[in-house]
Amino acid sequence: MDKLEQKSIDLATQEVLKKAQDENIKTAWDRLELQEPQCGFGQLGLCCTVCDMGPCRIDPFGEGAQVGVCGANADTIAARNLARKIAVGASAHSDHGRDVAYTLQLLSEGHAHDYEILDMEKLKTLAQEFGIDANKTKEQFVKELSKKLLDEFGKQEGELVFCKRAPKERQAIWKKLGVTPRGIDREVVELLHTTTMGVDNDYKNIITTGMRCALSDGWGGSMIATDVQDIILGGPVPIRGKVNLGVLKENYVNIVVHGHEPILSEMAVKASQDLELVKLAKKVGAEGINLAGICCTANEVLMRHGIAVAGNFLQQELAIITGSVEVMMVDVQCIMPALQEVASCFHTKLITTNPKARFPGVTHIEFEPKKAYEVAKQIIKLGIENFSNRNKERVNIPKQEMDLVAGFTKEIVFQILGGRYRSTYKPLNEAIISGRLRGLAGVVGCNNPKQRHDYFHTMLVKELIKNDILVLQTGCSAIACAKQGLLIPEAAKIYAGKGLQEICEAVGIPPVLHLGSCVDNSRILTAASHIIEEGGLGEDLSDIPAAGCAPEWMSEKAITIGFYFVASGVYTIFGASPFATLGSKNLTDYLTKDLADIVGGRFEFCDDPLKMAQLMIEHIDKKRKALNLKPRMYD
Ligand code: SF4
Ligand code: MSK
Repeated sequence: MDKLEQKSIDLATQEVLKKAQDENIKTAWDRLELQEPQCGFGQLGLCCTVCDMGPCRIDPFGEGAQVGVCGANADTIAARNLARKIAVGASAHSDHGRDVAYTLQLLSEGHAHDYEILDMEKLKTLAQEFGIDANKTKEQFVKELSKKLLDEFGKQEGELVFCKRAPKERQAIWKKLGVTPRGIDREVVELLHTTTMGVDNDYKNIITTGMRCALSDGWGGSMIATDVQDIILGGPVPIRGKVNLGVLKENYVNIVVHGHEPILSEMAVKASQDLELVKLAKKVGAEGINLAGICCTANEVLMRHGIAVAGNFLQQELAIITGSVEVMMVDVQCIMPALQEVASCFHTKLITTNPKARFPGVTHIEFEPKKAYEVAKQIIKLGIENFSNRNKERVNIPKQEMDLVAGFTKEIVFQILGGRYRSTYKPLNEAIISGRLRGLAGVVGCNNPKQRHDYFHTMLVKELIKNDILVLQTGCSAIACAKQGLLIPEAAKIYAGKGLQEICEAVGIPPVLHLGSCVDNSRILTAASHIIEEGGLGEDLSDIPAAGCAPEWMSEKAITIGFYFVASGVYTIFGASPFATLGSKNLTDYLTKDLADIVGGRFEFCDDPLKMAQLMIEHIDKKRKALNLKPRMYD
């Protein structure tokens, strides 16, 4: 295997990495090499910078210092480091949720004219959950709902409303442990407070507080983001699209949207189809405007409009290195600071849009929901004007592109499985009970240059579907598998076991379902709750023959997602470099063993995709046995 193949299994990525090498443009892979060997204390979670008596570090071999200046030991330091990551991840998702709820409020006040209520059903469901009188006018109830949603962030008393979506048993477990989340902001603040110097020194208690904070993201901030986006941008339905760098077009003005919040990118979709702007693009010699996405913004515009996906996390620099991108428009999260340097090697204009995320010296066009369409048009126009600056000699767009089907929300998946006019989870539950489906797996998360790009996602997912496990995906993991052709209905015949194949063929779905972006992991939680509600698969989320995995994670948000999955009763495997916990055996044991008896879910760390699949299958079979179900229909 040559060096490029070791870096990524994706041919398009290899091709552009070769171009980068030839043109001496540095990417994340090169910068990782410069960082090596990475700090062992940091990797083990044993470096503490919490106060200025430090930084302190614990000798993992037991020979040097075993406590910091203040006396904190490895357990406390590693747990605090982990807890701080949970707080950051929860903040990111939840701040996203807040911005979306704020847009709903502006809309209700008549200040966000470019948006409208597109999913009345969901609006009504939420209004009911928040106890809003159904007799009110639509305007009154949108106003009241947006206020109540925003109140979820600053709530001082009571629990988050969406916690009631969880099965009763799960709610009881949370209550008993004291981890039912209250106000979202409060949970983040409290967790950060407990990790400052001289507060919580009990690693188990730090993790308990961490789980409550993570739950406030999964069943709070992220869930609000998902549901309100569906209300104002429309609930996704299955839609075909294309994926990989080959979606960039040689003779078009290429605009790439990257980041997470779809409120602006939704307007970019509209603006890219604006006849005046298309005319302008033709005037400068292009055939039209081509919009494509990277990371979770890509997932958002893909599942609502079928907009092409240029790539996942590690392909953001590569999109620019194709030499064909006029504008890369970014908002928040997972946007590499290196983009500015890479863009400066080409004609590409990097444009920041969010006041929270700016780059020195980079054009900033601030997005405001009040003038959303206007801002989007301004950015697309800049792209059109930049087309003439493209150096055609340096354009190298790989040929690779793959079809995919996305847009499987919890409502849609199960409407489809239940028959076009029957919205019920019964057929899904029956498929699991009969053994036609062995179980369910959520495979999510990022890329990490420490691992072979996309390899872990695709190897793991192929093994799971071969074993009749229906895979639900979000984020960059979904993009990885889509590029390998796993997200088309035809993939069932090639890769799936007989039972899963029968289901996919009967209802025309792929064996791997794209459920959206990172905040849409909340869709997996609500879908799982519906499965319990339907009956026959236990009383609690931990009873379902299901498992989760983030094989190539890198973001703090992935840690938060892992914690809300585990705290919701899900067995969850993390790949790549281990959590920063291995420096504390006590903490590692607590996360990977003890938590199972406390919350029903637990973590596992593993760096081999086939082993990950085997562990998930073993767990699923254990759950089937506990439910008195036979292993699987076909062996
Ligand atoms: Fe060192 Fe304790 Fe300060 Fe951490 S909190 S830096 S271990 S003195
Ligand atoms: S974008 S969090 S790299 S999945 Fe949501 Fe991808 Fe991970 Fe960012």
